Amino acid sequence: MPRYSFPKPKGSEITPRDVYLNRRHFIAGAMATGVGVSMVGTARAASAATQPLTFKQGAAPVLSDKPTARELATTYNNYYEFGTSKGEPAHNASTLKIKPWTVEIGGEVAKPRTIGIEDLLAMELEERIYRMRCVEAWSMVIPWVGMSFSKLASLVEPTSKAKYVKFTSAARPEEMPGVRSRILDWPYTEGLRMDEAMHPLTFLTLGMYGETLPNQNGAPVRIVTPWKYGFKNAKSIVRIDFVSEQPRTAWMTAGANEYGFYANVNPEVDHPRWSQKHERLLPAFFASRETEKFNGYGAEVTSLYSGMDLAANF
Ligand SMILES: Nc1nc2c(c(=O)[nH]1)N[C@H]1C(S)=C(S)[C@@H](COP(=O)(O)O)O[C@H]1N2
Ligand SMILES: [Mo]
Repeated sequence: MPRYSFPKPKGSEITPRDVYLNRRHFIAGAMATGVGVSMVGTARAASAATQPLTFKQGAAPVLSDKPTARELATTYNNYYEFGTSKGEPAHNASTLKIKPWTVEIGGEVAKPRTIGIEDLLAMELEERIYRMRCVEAWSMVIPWVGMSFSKLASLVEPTSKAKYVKFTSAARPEEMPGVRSRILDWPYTEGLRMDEAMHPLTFLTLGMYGETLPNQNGAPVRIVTPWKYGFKNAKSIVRIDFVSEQPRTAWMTAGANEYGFYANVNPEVDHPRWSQKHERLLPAFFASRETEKFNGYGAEVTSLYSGMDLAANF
């Protein structure tokens, strides 16, 4: 297995670094001029490229917390193809060409097909407000727009041999500066077990805050599984394969002892380098919120894992 020199934050570094970045966002949001201008300008430039969407309210568990400010959700990102710091995706991702864009869907399906983003956008869309939890112990509440992944799956008719779904993100060195370095084993790949993928909460996401996705959030299409750590949610997807074996994911290649295949949010199972018991619900400075098992979606998803040891299958 090749070795990758991706940056590993030390557990002790996470809070001060995030606090620093968070402070910049706080300042940017609070000030109309001065130090905050470049951050706010970035967000505005990005939103100028997005389009409003039509959608209905979808059925999702109601959350006690309000959605995170859009400015924060679109400037504090993890998208290593555009750099490893939280601010880089918003600065760098405008180079990604999202038109035209197609998603190839194949593998163990009766009707493989290539589908254009325009066709996906023409389908009936809904909004789902989901709590999101990064493995780095910060969280946000995001109003996503899209459709249940099962709707897309029904178009290609998975066969009985389909046991897992593999998602592949775009990897374009000319458009994505991070892909020019060996930060991860590009392309970024992720996967779900078939029953997880077909679960009604699993969301094929085309937009957020009522508009198409900004590039830094994974335009034009990404996957969202709200009961799992954020890294499961592959951005800017170009391929979806229904497969018979559990796919090896980019993060498992980077560190299988740290980033498991299941990646269910679980305060009882610490990351090897830090606790997962609490989280910073951004823009909070401190990890004051108790992390909930399955990120609060236990009523919906616990049955998927009956009989499984979730500490061994982390
Ligand atoms: N292709 C790709 N998808 C990705 C990532 C990435 O680096 N590349 N980062 C993941 C991680 S770690 C998180 S927490 C979420 C962040 O999504 P957001 O920036 O929209 O909040 O995207 C996930 N999807
Ligand atoms: Mo993450």
